[in-house]
Amino acid sequence: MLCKGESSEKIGTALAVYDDEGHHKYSKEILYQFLEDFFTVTLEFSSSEENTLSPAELAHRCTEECFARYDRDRDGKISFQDFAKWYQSAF
Ligand SMILES: [Ca+2]
Repeated sequence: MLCKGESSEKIGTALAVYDDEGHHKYSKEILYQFLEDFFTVTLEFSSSEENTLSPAELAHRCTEECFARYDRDRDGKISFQDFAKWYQSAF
C-alpha cells in the first residue's frame, strides 16, 4: 500500500482525474470506479494471499462504507475532504 503521510496527497492527485466537473465532489459511481481502478493496481503489486476479495468487491465495500460514514449531508456526493478522512481511517 501507499506510505502514510503523503498518501492522501497522492491519492488526491489520482482522484482528481475522475473529477470531470471540477467540483471536488464525487458520486458513488465515480468513487466506485476510482477505487476499482485503484485496487486493481495496488493489489497487483501485493503478493499477499490474504487478499481474497476482488478489486470490484473491495471497491464496492469501501464505497458503501465511505458514503455511510462520510456523506453526512446525504446528497449522494463525497467531497475530497470527506474522502480523505475516510481514506486516512481506512489505511
Ligand atoms: Ca455529501
